Amino acid sequence: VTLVAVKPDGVQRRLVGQIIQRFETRGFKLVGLKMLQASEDLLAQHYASLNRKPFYPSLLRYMNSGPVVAMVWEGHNVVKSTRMLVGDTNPAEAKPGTIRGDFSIHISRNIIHASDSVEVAQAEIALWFRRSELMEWECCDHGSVYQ
Ligand code: DGI
Repeated sequence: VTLVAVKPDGVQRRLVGQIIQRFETRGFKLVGLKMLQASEDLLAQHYASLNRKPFYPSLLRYMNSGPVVAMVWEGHNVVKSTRMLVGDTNPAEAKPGTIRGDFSIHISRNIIHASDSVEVAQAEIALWFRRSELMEWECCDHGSVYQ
């Protein structure tokens, strides 16, 4: 499982539906979804590893500037595959066909977050979601998506 969040710029630009569609059509399973205004406390924990970076204050202001759509996706190799679907952190380096490469231009407005490792994904999901907000369900096409 991995955490994906459509950032405030992605919500403002009405990209939520198209972003969800890319994960659904790929075959991943949605197990958690909510819209929220992320608190400064949540964002400080989420971006704790970046708190010495020069862009950190503006990053927190941007992430706190409006609602985000947080989701949890499940599937084989979902952390790695999601990072590939999302594309490089800097949209200038993100390949066409990736979410950032198709929808964004500048690193400070790169529209989406995705966990960058299995360990980080576990920590981020625990930070953003309660256990009761995560659904256990079977996709009826499981046998067609997987062997
Ligand atoms: O995991 P990522 O979001 O791809 O990248 P990250 O964890 O290194 O950085 C988190 C976010 O911080 C990133 O999505 C955009 C922002 N950021 C990273 N590097 C820079 C930056 N923002 C600015 N303005 N300048 C940077 O160099």
